Amino acid sequence: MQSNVLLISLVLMAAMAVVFYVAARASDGPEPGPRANSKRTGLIWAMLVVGVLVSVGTLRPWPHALASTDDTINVAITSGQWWWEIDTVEIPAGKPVNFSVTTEDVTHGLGIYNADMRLLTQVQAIPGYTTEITYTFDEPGQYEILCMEYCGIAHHEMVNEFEVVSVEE
Ligand SMILES: [Cu+2]
Repeated sequence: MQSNVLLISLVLMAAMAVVFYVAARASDGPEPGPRANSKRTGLIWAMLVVGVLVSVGTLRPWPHALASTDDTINVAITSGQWWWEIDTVEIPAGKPVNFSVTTEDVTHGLGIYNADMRLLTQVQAIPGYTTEITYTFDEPGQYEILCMEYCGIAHHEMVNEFEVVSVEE
């Protein structure tokens, strides 16, 4: 997933570079006439329509509803400068987990990583609010919580962990 995002970003950046290059070269030529202006207006409208369609198409699944099945696990995570506190240290694999995330001071970014340090899910911890996210861990193992939003001098030390255990155990 992350390498796909990187690839898409690089392709789009290359496309942007081509657009800037062509625009810079075109700016050396004579002043554009009325036909160029109407072409430009059409292009802006086309970009607007495509932008709205892409946004609606890709954002429709959000916000996700929280899981509400019988086997849903509720886990509360509290945060502050510079710590995470989890009220559950062993989470069963394969069951939806509803995380309720709060902060006692400033905004923090809860990021849950697997043992390979791949980001699995994230949500912000916002002062005065409880933010919630559902995630199902398929693989048993050690998982880490890191802060994804710079929150002060010891931000990098805001680390905690929990274990996902297989249900057969
Ligand atoms: Cu933080």
